[in-house]
Amino acid sequence: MAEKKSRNIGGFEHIPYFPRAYPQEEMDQRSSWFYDFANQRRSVRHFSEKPVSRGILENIVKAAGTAPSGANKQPWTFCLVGNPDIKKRIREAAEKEEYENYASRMSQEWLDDLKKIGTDWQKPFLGTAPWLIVVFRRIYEVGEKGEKKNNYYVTESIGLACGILLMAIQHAGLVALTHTPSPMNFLIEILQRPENERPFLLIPVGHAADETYVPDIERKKLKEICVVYE
Ligand code: IYR
Repeated sequence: MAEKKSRNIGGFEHIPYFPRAYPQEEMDQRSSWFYDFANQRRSVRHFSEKPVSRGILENIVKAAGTAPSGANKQPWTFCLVGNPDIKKRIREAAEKEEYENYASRMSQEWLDDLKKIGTDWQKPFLGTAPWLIVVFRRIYEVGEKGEKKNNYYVTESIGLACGILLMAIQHAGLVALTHTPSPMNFLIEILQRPENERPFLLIPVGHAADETYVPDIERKKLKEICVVYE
Protein backbone atom coordinates (compact mmCIF):
# COMPACT_ATOMS: atom_id res chain seq x y z
CA MET A 1 0.00 0.00 0.00
CA ALA A 2 1.31 3.42 -0.94
CA GLU A 3 2.14 5.43 2.15
CA LYS A 4 0.19 8.69 2.47
CA LYS A 5 2.27 11.82 2.72
CA SER A 6 2.07 14.36 5.48
CA ARG A 7 0.66 17.84 4.70
CA ASN A 8 1.90 21.25 5.62
CA ILE A 9 -0.90 23.20 7.30
CA GLY A 10 -0.03 26.73 8.42
CA GLY A 11 3.66 25.86 8.50
CA PHE A 12 3.22 22.73 10.60
CA GLU A 13 3.32 19.12 9.54
CA HIS A 14 0.02 17.23 9.77
CA ILE A 15 0.12 13.46 9.42
CA PRO A 16 -2.51 11.22 7.82
CA TYR A 17 -4.88 9.57 10.28
CA PHE A 18 -6.76 6.32 9.72
CA PRO A 19 -9.51 6.01 12.36
CA ARG A 20 -11.01 2.56 12.81
CA ALA A 21 -14.43 2.09 11.20
CA TYR A 22 -16.85 -0.85 11.36
CA PRO A 23 -19.77 -2.19 9.30
CA GLN A 24 -23.22 -0.98 10.44
CA GLU A 25 -24.16 -4.13 12.32
CA GLU A 26 -20.88 -4.20 14.18
CA MET A 27 -21.33 -0.51 15.11
CA ASP A 28 -24.76 -1.33 16.56
CA GLN A 29 -23.24 -4.15 18.62
CA ARG A 30 -20.21 -2.20 19.74
CA SER A 31 -22.15 0.91 20.83
CA SER A 32 -24.66 -1.23 22.73
CA TRP A 33 -21.88 -3.29 24.32
CA PHE A 34 -20.04 -0.20 25.46
CA TYR A 35 -23.18 1.28 27.02
CA ASP A 36 -23.72 -1.99 28.90
CA PHE A 37 -20.10 -1.95 30.06
CA ALA A 38 -20.18 1.70 31.18
CA ASN A 39 -23.52 1.14 32.92
CA GLN A 40 -21.91 -1.53 35.11
CA ARG A 41 -19.55 1.05 36.63
CA ARG A 42 -20.46 2.09 40.13
CA SER A 43 -18.77 4.32 42.67
CA VAL A 44 -17.43 1.88 45.25
CA ARG A 45 -16.60 2.63 48.89
CA HIS A 46 -15.70 -0.91 50.04
CA PHE A 47 -12.28 -2.06 48.88
CA SER A 48 -10.30 -5.27 49.28
CA GLU A 49 -6.69 -4.92 50.44
CA LYS A 50 -5.64 -7.25 47.60
CA PRO A 51 -2.64 -5.68 45.90
CA VAL A 52 -2.74 -4.37 42.33
CA SER A 53 0.50 -4.09 40.36
CA ARG A 54 1.92 -0.66 39.62
CA GLY A 55 2.10 -1.55 35.90
CA ILE A 56 -1.71 -1.80 35.72
CA LEU A 57 -2.09 1.64 37.30
CA GLU A 58 0.48 3.06 34.90
CA ASN A 59 -1.44 1.67 31.90
CA ILE A 60 -4.61 3.25 33.29
CA VAL A 61 -2.87 6.61 33.60
CA LYS A 62 -1.49 6.29 30.06
CA ALA A 63 -5.08 5.81 28.84
CA ALA A 64 -6.21 8.93 30.75
CA GLY A 65 -3.31 10.84 29.23
CA THR A 66 -4.79 10.29 25.75
CA ALA A 67 -7.65 12.72 26.54
CA PRO A 68 -8.09 15.81 24.38
CA SER A 69 -6.94 19.03 26.03
CA GLY A 70 -6.88 22.77 25.28
CA ALA A 71 -4.09 23.42 22.74
CA ASN A 72 -2.89 19.89 23.57
CA LYS A 73 -1.25 21.20 26.75
CA GLN A 74 -2.17 18.01 28.66
CA PRO A 75 -2.54 19.99 31.90
CA TRP A 76 -2.63 17.07 34.33
CA THR A 77 -0.47 15.18 36.84
CA PHE A 78 -1.57 11.82 38.21
CA CYS A 79 0.10 10.83 41.49
CA LEU A 80 -0.03 7.10 42.25
CA VAL A 81 0.06 6.66 46.02
CA GLY A 82 0.65 3.10 47.24
CA ASN A 83 2.86 3.97 50.21
CA PRO A 84 0.94 3.04 53.41
CA ASP A 85 2.36 5.93 55.46
CA ILE A 86 1.37 8.52 52.84
CA LYS A 87 -2.07 6.91 52.48
CA LYS A 88 -2.48 7.12 56.27
CA ARG A 89 -1.61 10.82 56.29
CA ILE A 90 -4.03 11.46 53.42
CA ARG A 91 -6.82 9.59 55.23
CA GLU A 92 -6.26 11.51 58.45
CA ALA A 93 -6.23 14.89 56.71
CA ALA A 94 -9.29 14.04 54.56
CA GLU A 95 -11.29 12.86 57.57
CA LYS A 96 -10.39 16.02 59.48
CA GLU A 97 -11.87 18.19 56.69
CA GLU A 98 -14.85 15.90 56.14
CA TYR A 99 -15.66 15.92 59.85
CA GLU A 100 -16.01 19.71 59.64
CA ASN A 101 -18.00 19.42 56.40
CA TYR A 102 -20.57 17.01 57.81
CA ALA A 103 -20.70 18.72 61.22
CA SER A 104 -21.12 22.32 60.06
CA ARG A 105 -20.00 23.29 56.55
CA MET A 106 -22.59 21.46 54.43
CA SER A 107 -26.16 22.76 54.14
CA GLN A 108 -29.11 20.71 55.39
CA GLU A 109 -30.27 20.31 51.78
CA TRP A 110 -26.87 18.90 50.85
CA LEU A 111 -26.86 16.49 53.83
CA ASP A 112 -30.39 15.37 52.89
CA ASP A 113 -29.33 14.80 49.25
CA LEU A 114 -26.49 12.57 50.47
CA LYS A 115 -28.63 10.41 52.79
CA LYS A 116 -29.41 7.91 50.04
CA ILE A 117 -25.69 7.62 49.20
CA GLY A 118 -24.90 6.72 52.82
CA THR A 119 -21.70 8.75 53.20
CA ASP A 120 -20.31 10.28 56.40
CA TRP A 121 -17.01 11.86 57.51
CA GLN A 122 -15.24 8.51 57.90
CA LYS A 123 -13.17 7.44 54.89
CA PRO A 124 -11.76 3.95 55.64
CA PHE A 125 -11.42 3.27 51.90
CA LEU A 126 -8.48 5.70 51.83
CA GLY A 127 -6.62 3.12 53.92
CA THR A 128 -7.89 -0.15 52.43
CA ALA A 129 -7.65 0.60 48.68
CA PRO A 130 -4.16 -0.44 47.51
CA TRP A 131 -3.77 2.73 45.44
CA LEU A 132 -4.92 6.32 45.62
CA ILE A 133 -4.73 8.25 42.37
CA VAL A 134 -4.47 11.94 43.19
CA VAL A 135 -5.21 14.02 40.11
CA PHE A 136 -3.80 17.55 39.89
CA ARG A 137 -4.79 20.34 37.50
CA ARG A 138 -1.76 22.16 36.14
CA ILE A 139 -3.00 25.74 36.04
CA TYR A 140 0.10 26.88 34.14
CA GLU A 141 3.45 25.46 33.03
CA VAL A 142 6.90 26.73 33.96
CA GLY A 143 9.30 27.32 31.05
CA GLU A 144 13.05 26.75 31.01
CA LYS A 145 13.77 30.29 32.25
CA GLY A 146 11.16 30.03 34.99
CA GLU A 147 8.56 31.94 32.95
CA LYS A 148 4.85 31.08 33.26
CA LYS A 149 3.22 29.52 30.18
CA ASN A 150 -0.55 29.36 29.80
CA ASN A 151 -2.73 26.28 29.84
CA TYR A 152 -6.28 26.49 28.46
CA TYR A 153 -9.61 24.91 29.43
CA VAL A 154 -7.82 23.12 32.24
CA THR A 155 -10.96 21.99 34.09
CA GLU A 156 -12.66 20.74 30.93
CA SER A 157 -9.48 18.93 29.87
CA ILE A 158 -8.90 17.22 33.18
CA GLY A 159 -12.58 16.26 33.46
CA LEU A 160 -12.26 14.48 30.13
CA ALA A 161 -9.04 12.76 31.26
CA CYS A 162 -10.71 11.57 34.47
CA GLY A 163 -13.64 10.14 32.49
CA ILE A 164 -11.22 8.06 30.45
CA LEU A 165 -9.35 7.16 33.65
CA LEU A 166 -12.55 5.77 35.20
CA MET A 167 -13.32 3.72 32.08
CA ALA A 168 -9.74 2.37 32.02
CA ILE A 169 -10.08 1.35 35.68
CA GLN A 170 -13.37 -0.41 34.87
CA HIS A 171 -11.87 -2.06 31.79
CA ALA A 172 -9.00 -3.47 33.90
CA GLY A 173 -11.55 -5.10 36.25
CA LEU A 174 -10.99 -2.70 39.12
CA VAL A 175 -13.27 -0.29 40.99
CA ALA A 176 -12.87 3.31 42.10
CA LEU A 177 -14.47 6.25 43.86
CA THR A 178 -14.26 9.86 42.70
CA HIS A 179 -13.70 11.38 46.11
CA THR A 180 -13.54 15.15 46.72
CA PRO A 181 -12.61 15.87 50.34
CA SER A 182 -12.98 19.61 50.61
CA PRO A 183 -10.85 21.68 50.79
CA MET A 184 -8.19 19.45 49.23
CA ASN A 185 -5.13 21.64 49.76
CA PHE A 186 -3.62 19.16 52.25
CA LEU A 187 -2.79 17.02 49.19
CA ILE A 188 -0.39 19.68 47.87
CA GLU A 189 1.52 19.59 51.12
CA ILE A 190 1.54 15.83 51.73
CA LEU A 191 2.59 15.05 48.14
CA GLN A 192 4.88 18.11 47.94
CA ARG A 193 3.41 19.27 44.65
CA PRO A 194 4.76 22.37 42.89
CA GLU A 195 3.13 25.81 42.88
CA ASN A 196 1.43 25.31 39.47
CA GLU A 197 -0.64 22.28 40.57
CA ARG A 198 -4.08 22.24 42.23
CA PRO A 199 -5.79 19.07 43.50
CA PHE A 200 -8.77 17.97 41.38
CA LEU A 201 -9.85 14.47 42.49
CA LEU A 202 -8.75 11.81 44.95
CA ILE A 203 -9.52 8.39 43.49
CA PRO A 204 -9.04 5.21 45.55
CA VAL A 205 -8.57 2.25 43.18
CA GLY A 206 -8.49 -1.49 43.78
CA HIS A 207 -10.57 -4.64 43.87
CA ALA A 208 -13.99 -4.44 45.45
CA ALA A 209 -14.29 -6.01 48.91
CA ASP A 210 -15.82 -9.50 49.00
CA GLU A 211 -18.98 -7.92 50.35
CA THR A 212 -19.61 -4.66 48.55
CA TYR A 213 -22.81 -2.69 48.69
CA VAL A 214 -23.71 0.33 46.59
CA PRO A 215 -26.73 2.63 46.84
CA ASP A 216 -29.78 1.55 44.85
CA ILE A 217 -29.79 4.52 42.49
CA GLU A 218 -31.02 4.86 38.92
CA ARG A 219 -29.59 6.56 35.88
CA LYS A 220 -31.74 9.14 34.15
CA LYS A 221 -33.58 7.77 31.12
CA LEU A 222 -32.34 8.65 27.62
CA LYS A 223 -35.35 10.95 27.13
CA GLU A 224 -34.29 12.97 30.15
CA ILE A 225 -30.69 13.53 29.04
CA CYS A 226 -30.93 13.65 25.27
CA VAL A 227 -32.70 15.99 22.87
CA VAL A 228 -32.60 15.03 19.19
CA TYR A 229 -32.76 17.59 16.36
CA GLU A 230 -33.02 15.42 13.24
N1 IYR B 1 -17.03 15.17 49.93
C1 IYR B 1 -17.92 14.57 50.91
C2 IYR B 1 -19.36 14.83 50.64
C3 IYR B 1 -19.93 14.30 49.40
C4 IYR B 1 -20.44 15.19 48.48
C5 IYR B 1 -21.06 14.75 47.34
I1 IYR B 1 -21.89 16.09 46.13
C6 IYR B 1 -21.15 13.39 47.07
O1 IYR B 1 -21.77 12.94 45.93
C7 IYR B 1 -20.65 12.48 47.99
C8 IYR B 1 -20.03 12.96 49.15
C9 IYR B 1 -17.64 13.07 51.03
O2 IYR B 1 -16.88 12.54 50.24
O3 IYR B 1 -18.20 12.43 51.91
